Amino acid sequence: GQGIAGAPAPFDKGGVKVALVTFISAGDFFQAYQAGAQKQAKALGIDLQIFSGRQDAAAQREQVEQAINLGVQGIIIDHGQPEALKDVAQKALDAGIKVVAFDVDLGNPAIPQVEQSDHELAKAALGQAIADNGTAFNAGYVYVAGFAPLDRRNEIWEETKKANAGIVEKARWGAVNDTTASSTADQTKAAFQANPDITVVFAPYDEFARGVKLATDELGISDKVKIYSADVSTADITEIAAEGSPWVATAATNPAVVGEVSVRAVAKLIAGEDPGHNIIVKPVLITQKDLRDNAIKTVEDLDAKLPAFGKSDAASASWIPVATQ
Ligand code: SR1
Repeated sequence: GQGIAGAPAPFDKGGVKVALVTFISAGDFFQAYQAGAQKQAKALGIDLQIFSGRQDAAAQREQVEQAINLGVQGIIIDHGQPEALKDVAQKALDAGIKVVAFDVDLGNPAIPQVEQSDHELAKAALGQAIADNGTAFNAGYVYVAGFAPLDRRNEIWEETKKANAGIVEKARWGAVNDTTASSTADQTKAAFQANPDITVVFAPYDEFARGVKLATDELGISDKVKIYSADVSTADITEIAAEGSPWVATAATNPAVVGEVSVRAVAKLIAGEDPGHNIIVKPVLITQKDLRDNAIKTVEDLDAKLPAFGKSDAASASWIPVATQ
């Protein structure tokens, strides 16, 4: 990569190498996150190598070791199982490599944590669920424990149920694998067959929501159910805005922006600057009505209509160029 005039070392000369080590490799959110990271890396003259963990904790761990051996100056760890990563992340730090974590809590004060303000995100989605359905309904809940963002969103789900005795969780299901949406769809069908009185599903990951919608469409019950989710992509917007869609709201950041922020955070560390320990990208609430009323069809349309969605000044610096294509 090219050097940037006036930037602190080593960015003034260029040639900085960073590894992005992912756990979940597939799906719209993670593809957009990676694309945003690549875009910001390019603007900074960083050579960014992306490792695909394919939901395999041992493989991801091995890839952190590979990155250390490649002599990178920075590593971004994107999701994963803390117990498989903590010691190799420390090994990277010991080798003088800067480390940033996105959505995985490595419990290490030297490792800044990027996140999407998951409490706020869940509050926004559930606030809309209550605005639409009142404080008494039978709910289905899609959750897989052990993922930091889902665990944080779960705290708000538990609080919401506690504060509203009329919200009854009739069933809980979910899977995170290489076909999350279709696995979730199969489980959703079983859950609805056993609990036909569910009217609201909280599915705070877009692959979950997509699976729930697939199932309600197939069961022919999409007019009786409402789905509230997290995340957004252009494909999600199409699903949400479709006529008769049960998917009525989602709370989301632009995942490409989260990728940009992650690269800026590691770049600041490499330059000897402090990006802060908790680096937050704030979500916005997006409703089916907003999308339809404003003819929003793509993530780019959302960027244009909602400035708070399209950019973040988290981990920014005057010497860090804005990411461009
Ligand atoms: C399995 S964890 C999935 C979540 O990670 C990111 O935080 C996205 O928002 C997604 O919902």
